[in-house]
Amino acid sequence: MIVIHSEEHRLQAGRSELNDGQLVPCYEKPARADIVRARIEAIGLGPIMEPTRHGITPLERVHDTGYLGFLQTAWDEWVVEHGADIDALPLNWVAPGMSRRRVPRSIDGRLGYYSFDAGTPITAGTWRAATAAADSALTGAARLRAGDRSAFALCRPPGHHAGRAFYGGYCFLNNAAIAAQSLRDGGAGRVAVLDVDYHHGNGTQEIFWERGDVLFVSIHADPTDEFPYFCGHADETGAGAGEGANLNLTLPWGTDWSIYAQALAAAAERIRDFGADALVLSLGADTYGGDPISRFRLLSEDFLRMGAAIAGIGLPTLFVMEGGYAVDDLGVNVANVLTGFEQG
Ligand code: OKP
Ligand code: ZN
Repeated sequence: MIVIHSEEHRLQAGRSELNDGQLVPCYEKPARADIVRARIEAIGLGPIMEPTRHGITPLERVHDTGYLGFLQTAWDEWVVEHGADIDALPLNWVAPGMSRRRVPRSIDGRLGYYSFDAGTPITAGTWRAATAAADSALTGAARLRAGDRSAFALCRPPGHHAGRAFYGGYCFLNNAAIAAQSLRDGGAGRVAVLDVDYHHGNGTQEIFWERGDVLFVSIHADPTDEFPYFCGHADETGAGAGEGANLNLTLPWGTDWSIYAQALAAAAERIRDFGADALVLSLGADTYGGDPISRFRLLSEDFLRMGAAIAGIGLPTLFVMEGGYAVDDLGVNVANVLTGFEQG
């Protein structure tokens, strides 16, 4: 399978995120993509190509124009206020009863306005890295349109927590949603997005919440206990034309393959029933037992089984890289999904 990847991912290299009451080194770091790329080269999965530039138009199909403008200028505005030696992090957010009607003018106010956590630093290279990742997903979608059975967009930073007008959870542009929309615009009547990252893909859910033409299915740690906490529950099923086109399969901390496999089978059945023409697979490998911020217990060999189960859905599939923070084993785990798919 063709792999699409840009070196520009390394332009996103934040210093620190707020975690457990402390500023700690960012878990979402360039070494993650480097080890996945190295493993893919080592096993000869397929040719690695640069993304084609797609410009702003396909991003505007999924994201708010004001939000995209904010992302493009946020770093420069931050530097004027606070200097270039510190990453831009938000400090406060709107609570119920406060107004969200006005967009603040100051950069600190706008960082809070457009975000939902303090774990996602904006740096000098954020916009370029994020657009290179979105372009990778779009280039992968173009491969599917051209007839490929599968493609892997090795995106970094990830995307599934980014909504129409918000960033957070290490995500700025929703690469998977941008790709799914481009498949629709390219003629696919129905598209399914399956998110196997350990965390709920709240951004993707929000973007397609009222859409009946894009099914969103996510398998993740129960948000009662886990980030992003405020959405991803099983009773969230979509609204309006999208009622019934959103499926959240929540699993407890400690989940191993025997439990995970049942959820994956249920997800596959729902996607087959939906009658999609293409599948976008949000591929996080933070379900791994060795992941430093997550609490599932999948083994490296389970990722082969995961890939085979995804192949069993029987759709042209675009894999889009999301999370996974056990860097030493991330290459093997991600490559196992892809080889499991190819053999499945
Ligand atoms: C991004 B992706 C744990 C802090 C978690 C945010 C996690 C973002 C995950 N103590 N902070 O879905 O892998
Ligand atoms: Zn995750």
